[in-house]
Amino acid sequence: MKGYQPNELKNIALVGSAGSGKTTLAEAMLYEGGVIKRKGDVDSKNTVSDYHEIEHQQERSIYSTVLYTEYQNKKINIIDTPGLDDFAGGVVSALSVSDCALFLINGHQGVEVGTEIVSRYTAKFNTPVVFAINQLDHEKANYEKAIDDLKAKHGNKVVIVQYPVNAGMEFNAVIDVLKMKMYKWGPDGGEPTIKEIPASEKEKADELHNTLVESAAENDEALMELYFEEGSLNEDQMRAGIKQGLINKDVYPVFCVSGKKDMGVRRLMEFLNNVAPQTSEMPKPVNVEGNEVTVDPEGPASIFIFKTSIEEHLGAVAYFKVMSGKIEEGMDLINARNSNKERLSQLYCVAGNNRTKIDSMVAGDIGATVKLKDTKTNDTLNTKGTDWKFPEIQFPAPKYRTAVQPKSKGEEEKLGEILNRRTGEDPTYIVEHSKELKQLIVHGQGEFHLNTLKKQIENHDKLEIEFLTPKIPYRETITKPAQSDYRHKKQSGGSGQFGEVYMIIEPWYEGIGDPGPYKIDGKEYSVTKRGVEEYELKWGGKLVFVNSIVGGSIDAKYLPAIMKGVMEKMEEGPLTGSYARDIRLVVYDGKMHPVDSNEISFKIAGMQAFRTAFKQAAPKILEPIYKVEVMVPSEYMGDVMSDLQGRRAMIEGMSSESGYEKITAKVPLAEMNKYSTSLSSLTSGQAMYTMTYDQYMPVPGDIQEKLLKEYEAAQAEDE
Ligand SMILES: Nc1nc2c(ncn2[C@@H]2O[C@H](COP(=O)(O)OP(=O)(O)OP(=O)(O)O)[C@@H](O)[C@H]2O)c(=O)[nH]1
Ligand SMILES: [Mg+2]
Repeated sequence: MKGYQPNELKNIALVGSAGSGKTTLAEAMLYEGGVIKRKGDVDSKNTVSDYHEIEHQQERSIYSTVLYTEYQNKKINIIDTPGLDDFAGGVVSALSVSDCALFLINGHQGVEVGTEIVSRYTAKFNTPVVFAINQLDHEKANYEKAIDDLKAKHGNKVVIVQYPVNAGMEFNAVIDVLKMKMYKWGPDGGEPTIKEIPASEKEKADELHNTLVESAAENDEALMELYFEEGSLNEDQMRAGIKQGLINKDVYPVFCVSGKKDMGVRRLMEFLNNVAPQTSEMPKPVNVEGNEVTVDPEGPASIFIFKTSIEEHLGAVAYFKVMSGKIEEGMDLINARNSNKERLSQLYCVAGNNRTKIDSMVAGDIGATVKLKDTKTNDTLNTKGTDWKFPEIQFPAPKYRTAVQPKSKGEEEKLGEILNRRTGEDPTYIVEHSKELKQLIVHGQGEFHLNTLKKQIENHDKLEIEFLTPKIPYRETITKPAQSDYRHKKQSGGSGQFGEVYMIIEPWYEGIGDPGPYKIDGKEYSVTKRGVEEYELKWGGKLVFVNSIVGGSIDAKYLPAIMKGVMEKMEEGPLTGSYARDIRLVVYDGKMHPVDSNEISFKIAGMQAFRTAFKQAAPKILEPIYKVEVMVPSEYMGDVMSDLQGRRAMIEGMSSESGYEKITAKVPLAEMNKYSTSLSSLTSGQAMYTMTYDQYMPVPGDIQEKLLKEYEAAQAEDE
């Protein structure tokens, strides 16, 4: 392979809804570029991009796949991403290293919910977008609907470059209003014959051409002037204008293709080569120190790892983008995370699992290397003397969780290792060893995402596992002040134990003010604050400890012991054994014994007094509440709303957004179990949702009762 310079490289994320035809189009692009000699197809399970067994089983892309093709002396790096939202991690990592998104719209579906989801990511990354209406050969292809849908969302930024002459089963020609030519294909697609636009299409083509010229001119003052002077722009000027429009996200050009029939593919690649921005034309990447890094082949060598995988016969593969400089085979780089030296023993250009060895790569290129010792996704490797770190890819927050365990005991360690490896490959799986819930919990993007993980572990890693309902991390707190005291006294043989503690506890909240006076059960207590310690609890909330001891009734040296006793109870709350939070504790009196008092006595006294006080302070169980946002087509709105209400949701708002109804609600985590599955079946997969942790709130009385009973029963069983 020839060595490519930065201005000969394009990095394209191939995105779009599930089944829009990304993998099929990628295959055609590689075929047209001569990178593969035979064009596979997804239905025969022999594409370059979907090369994992799990992708054949599930009949869809699961991983993002790094590919390249060579066309007209340029190298186009393509990252084929999975369309299903469960695998959005692949979309996010692809967009983080691409300079342009080739966004497929399914020609017989138009804009789908999956399109909407991907749009949110391209918007977040500010990625220039080229739309391609695909599957125009499909019997139900409807180009006009696709355009209308796109315009409904992006308005006049959607600019037609091509339209089909005959969408549907007969599809074989498009009018290109940039070139002002008709492209026509034989039954096998491939190289088109380029013809004059037929008279019947001339008027429409002229009109669209003018619109295209205008939107190209709008992005640059000099072009605008030229346009006013000349009344038109030449092809190069149009390209320059469209490129600027792409970068500013003011122009979304629309192309026409049939990936399956290989029609429109060459022209699309030509456009990407000529117009899609290259890395150096995009805003400069900024490292975590806030400094811009120039995409310069003469600069210090630096690469950013955006993906890793474990490949058969090859081991760990790290996929990177060269951020600066030039890397060469055999070069040593330093990992900025751990200062470890890593050798680039081999460099590859990859097309799925086809690899081409290459000696060197320059800034702006994407490639892979193997056998790195300790390098993960999000790491930066630099040449000695440079210590850049590029910002970590922000993967989507998890929205589905399950508890997992091996089917046979004793395999826990093996499961841990497998999960560790799998989360390396797909960072949207998050593994949590919950000490609190005594469960191993895996978080992911949806039920399908986690079921895929299970299949991989069982079929590939050969470990039988089972999913269990994950427990809820409840919390406990109190709702009114209570007083309690406890004397711990023990006389056995030699030295005894003695400690006595008086305390008041009350709900703590931000800005609570000084303690007391209190009126509890008709009795008044006034206290003097002598010292305050605030503890940020690692499970959330606070414990505030106020020393109000007068006259030295307890020696200050025993206070930490009292605190320790209280903290033990905070860690295993008196109601259900969950963590307690948001409590202010005032220790105002006590007694010591000159000989028998010691730390253990005060620890026990503190713990017991706290336990009693807690139970008298109208304690409540709190549950985690999530903020849930659902986007749903209006026809399913009613069903989705009533389902949410059945999940104790507090609906906070409803609004219309780009053709969807958006519902915002707060929903207890306990009610979100299997939500992705229910939502999908309620809406035939036409809805999407996100959830983020919001706050803890008290559970309703009946649920508190139920939880208390369950805990008592479990305690009795343990005894
Ligand atoms: N008629 C027609 N069918 C197509 C075309 N492109 C893809 N398909 C079919 O659409 C289905 C999905 O194609 P894929 O290429 O796997 O789609 P994808 O976008 O990669 O799907 P995900 O990886 O799941 O997101 C397959 O059955 C393809 O044969 C096309 O241009 N025309
Ligand atoms: Mg695919």
